Amino acid sequence: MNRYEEARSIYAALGVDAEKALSALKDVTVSVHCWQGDDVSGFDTADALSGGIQTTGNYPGKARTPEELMADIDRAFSLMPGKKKLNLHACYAIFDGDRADRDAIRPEHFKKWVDFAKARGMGIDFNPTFFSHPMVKDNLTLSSPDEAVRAFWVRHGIACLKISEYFAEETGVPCVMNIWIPDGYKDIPADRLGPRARFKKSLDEILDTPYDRSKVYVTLESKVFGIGLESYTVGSAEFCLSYSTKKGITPLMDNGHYHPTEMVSDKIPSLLLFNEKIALHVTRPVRWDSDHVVLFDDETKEIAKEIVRNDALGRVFIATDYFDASINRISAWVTGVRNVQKALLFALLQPADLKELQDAADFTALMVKQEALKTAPFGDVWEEFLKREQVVSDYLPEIRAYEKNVLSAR
Ligand code: RNT
Ligand code: ZN
Repeated sequence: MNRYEEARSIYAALGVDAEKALSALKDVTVSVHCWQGDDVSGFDTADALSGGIQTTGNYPGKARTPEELMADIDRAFSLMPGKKKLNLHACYAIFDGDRADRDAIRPEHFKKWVDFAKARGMGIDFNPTFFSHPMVKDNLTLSSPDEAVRAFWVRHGIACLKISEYFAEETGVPCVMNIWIPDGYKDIPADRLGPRARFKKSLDEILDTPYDRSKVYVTLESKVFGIGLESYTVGSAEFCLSYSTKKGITPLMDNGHYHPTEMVSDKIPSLLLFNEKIALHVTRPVRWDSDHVVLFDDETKEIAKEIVRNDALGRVFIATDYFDASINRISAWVTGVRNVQKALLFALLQPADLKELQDAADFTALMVKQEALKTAPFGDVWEEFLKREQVVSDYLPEIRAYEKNVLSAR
């Protein structure tokens, strides 16, 4: 008996079908963020990263051009098992001389990305970029009191809807378009309602533009605070959740966007009860929204558990969102995405009868069984998944070789 077969029988004794878990994991798509490869720089402006987010570290080898980023994505994706989708930001437009400002970008500025995705059989998700741009005025975009600024960003949102439709049409895979704005104040505002009213109006103006809802799923991401914007965030949790529900779009939770004791895993079932679909940015906040690489840690496992146990794999758009510049960026990408997948597999390898123990108030058995699962031979099932996906288990040598041959020459 090999290790997987042995693991399979141990899981069977625990009431778990490992084969079923492996085949379920194979069908899960993770939308992988392109911005880990270049520290959220993008190609359209020379502006520094703004919007209260920060990439720390200066590890060598960052991608500087579309070609370098595509090569790095290829290298990283080849070391990740499972289904992937490419998650792009508007600032990754490729102009080839024909420059356009954010409010005037068009599908052709993303043709190279479409060619890239199509050649690899992948869909594309999209994000308007409401930061790192001179039209971010006083840290405000869609909520700006300056009508010229607000209108500029509304036009950007509408332009992005068109590009999202183009992605869906070209790849044949629906596009998730996520709206996140950094708008907020460093210090105590005199008016908390006004900016939110303007944000609401701007979102209405964007989303009342006709678009094909079967091709584009618009999501709205909330946040608690950003660096330099500590006192007030326009797109707070209550705002975004209420707006999403009212407008019939999809709420997006980033697990770095809440107070440290608030857990996104606990929020998932509530949102599932009231939304057909929900969306996630999986990240690892360390004391703040630091966007550390996702680990195979308790909260990542708990998030996966809430998706799997509530039978919601088909209802949750799972995307990664982190940016670490202090380590090899390809390794950051691969490690984080694998950990999301590992957490999903870990959740899939749990028996269905745990809920019954809870309902029977048998908390003794529930504790014993849940603890036993933690030391079950999970690693052997994960290795089997990698083998079936024809992806190496130990990816570090591959990353070291790429670093030596490609990254170090940059
Ligand atoms: C910022 C949000 C947002 C960004 C990306 C780059 O706090 O998490 O999702 O990280 O859009
Ligand atoms: Zn996010």
